[in-house]
This record gives sequence, structure tokens and C-alpha cells, in this order.
Amino acid sequence: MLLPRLDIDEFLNALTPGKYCLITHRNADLDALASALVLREVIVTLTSSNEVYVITPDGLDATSRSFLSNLNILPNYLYEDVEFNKCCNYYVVVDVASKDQLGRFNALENYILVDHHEVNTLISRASVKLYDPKRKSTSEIVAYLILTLGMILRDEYLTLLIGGILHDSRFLHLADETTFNTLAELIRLGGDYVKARNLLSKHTSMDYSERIARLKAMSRIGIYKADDYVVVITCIGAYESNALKSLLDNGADISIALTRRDEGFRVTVRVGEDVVSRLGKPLAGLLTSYLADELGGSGGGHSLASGSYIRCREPEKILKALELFFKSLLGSFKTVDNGRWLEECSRYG
Ligand SMILES: [Mn+2]
Repeated sequence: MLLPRLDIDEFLNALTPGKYCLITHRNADLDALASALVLREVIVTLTSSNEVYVITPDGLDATSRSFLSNLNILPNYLYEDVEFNKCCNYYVVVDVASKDQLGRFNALENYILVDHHEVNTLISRASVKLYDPKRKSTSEIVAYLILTLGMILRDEYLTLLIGGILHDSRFLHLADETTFNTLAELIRLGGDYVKARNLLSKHTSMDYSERIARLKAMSRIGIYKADDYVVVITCIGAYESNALKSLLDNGADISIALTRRDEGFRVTVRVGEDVVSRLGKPLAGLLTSYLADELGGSGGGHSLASGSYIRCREPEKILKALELFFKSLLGSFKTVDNGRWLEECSRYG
């Protein structure tokens, strides 16, 4: 069983009539969007509330925007956090690992949490949770819920969940038996796998700004060695996750991007799969939550991918904290080539 029956019962008991706000992580990816939209259907059905809103801090990412526009779903209850001005009785936090990802809702208390991130700092304050860190996507958790309840959904919502699962499992690269079973059920009920796959892969060609961001990321990297792992650090303004992925493809074991934001840095981390299996630890999530604890801010995430917001304007301090983290975890941290990232990140505008 994927979720304890007790947690599902608690979740169902918590669903009393009222206004609901479902909040995803910043820049909602397809897993977050699919989970929230389907969960909204569940809540509308079970509570008969007609005011159930989905709020995406900083809006949708490019993939989820294009995916949604190709489905026959017209969400007139979908808001960016800045344009939402109503109040809700109940808050549901969907696919979020830390409070900084909640935008202006970062001080929420007493929320329902539906999530799968291995390192999640929102659990302790959740009143009710549907949480399974073994799941590759929150969409799998939401799918399990509707399958358990025997709920009938329109095919578009099933296709959306398939998209969420494909997205977060990296096109099934991370899938396990439960993922495949869940997908098979969604397809059997009417979800369109081929459509979900095509809509997702449609969005793979790189636009000009992404190409420049990736190349800049490469031109600025600092190269370090922790034990025999290659750690690279760069400083960029956008497309962190894609740039970090290309750094892993080019030989890094652990890649880290700093992005200036407000009074600090957004820190994004990607770790190679073999590194995580050798260490047996959720490295990316540990790293961002360590930085947040040491320097102020908040962070969490998965073993392979994580993000955080660090309230510190000096990249040297972040480098120092990274050095301490790797020394305590792996025994050593040496500079191979500092590159230009420190210089780039010091130019605080
Ligand atoms: Mn997710």
C-alpha cells in the first residue's frame, strides 16, 4: 500500500465545506500542476465547495503551460500568487519541499501537505499529510488517492496525471513497480499516454535564451574535488536546472548553481544518480537544507535534485559552507579551478 489508510482517512475527514486554496511550488512544473488540478477535482467533488483555487507562486513553467494549453481543461480558478486576492478557510500545499517555494504564502500554518520530496521541511507544520518520499512524483500519490476512492475523472485529468508522472520520473527513468502499476491504471481508466508523451517531448527544443544561459553557466564554472567526486559551481540568472543537467552530462558528479535573488541567492543542486547510490544519502536535499541552516533561508528536496533560498549576499560564505559540508561528508574539498563564478555572483546589482 502506497499511503497508510489512516492518512487517507484523516485527509478525507479534514475535507469540510469551505474555501480552499491549493498552493504549488514556485514556477509550477507539470507534476505540481497536475497534482493540484486533480486534487482540486477531488476536493470539489467531496466537499461540494465551489470555491477551490489553485495558486502557483511565480506562475507555471514553460512545459506545464504548453501542456495545459493543449488539453481541454480551462482552469478559470488558476491564479499566480500575486494576482490572487481572496481568502481561504483551508490551505493545501502540493508538491512543495520548503517554505521559500511558497512565494507569499511562506508563513502558512495548519495546512494539508501532499508531497513526495525526500527532504521536506514542511511536514512538521502540516496538520494532515499525504506524504510518500518513495514516490517519484506527487502525481502518483494523487492518482493513488483517486484510485482508492474509485473516483471518476474526465480523461483530460488522467492524461494530466500521466504527464506529471512522466515529468518527475524523468520519462520513467526513475520509475518503479508502483509507478508502472499506477500508469497502467490511469491508462485503463482513459488517460492518454501517447498524448501525454507527445505533449511533453514537444517541449524539448531549446530557445535562444536557454542556449545562452547554458553556455554562460559553462563559461563561469569553478571546479572542485570532494573525495573523488567532481563538484562544479556556477552563477547564472535562469535555466538553472537545464544548465546543471548539462554540466552533469559533461562530467560533473555534483553541480550547483547560484542565482542572485532579492537579498540572497537561490541555490539549485543536481547530483548524478551513481553518486547518490554510492553514498546512500539524499545528497542534493541534504546540501540545500545544510546551507539554509548554516546561512539562513530554507531549502529541501530530493536526493538528485534540490533547491533553496539562502539569505546571504556573499558567495564566498556559500563556498565556505559548501567546503565544510563536503569535508564533513566526504573528508576533503579541494579547488581544481575557481573559474569566474565567484566574481560573477559578487556583482550584486
Ligand atoms: Mn514533484
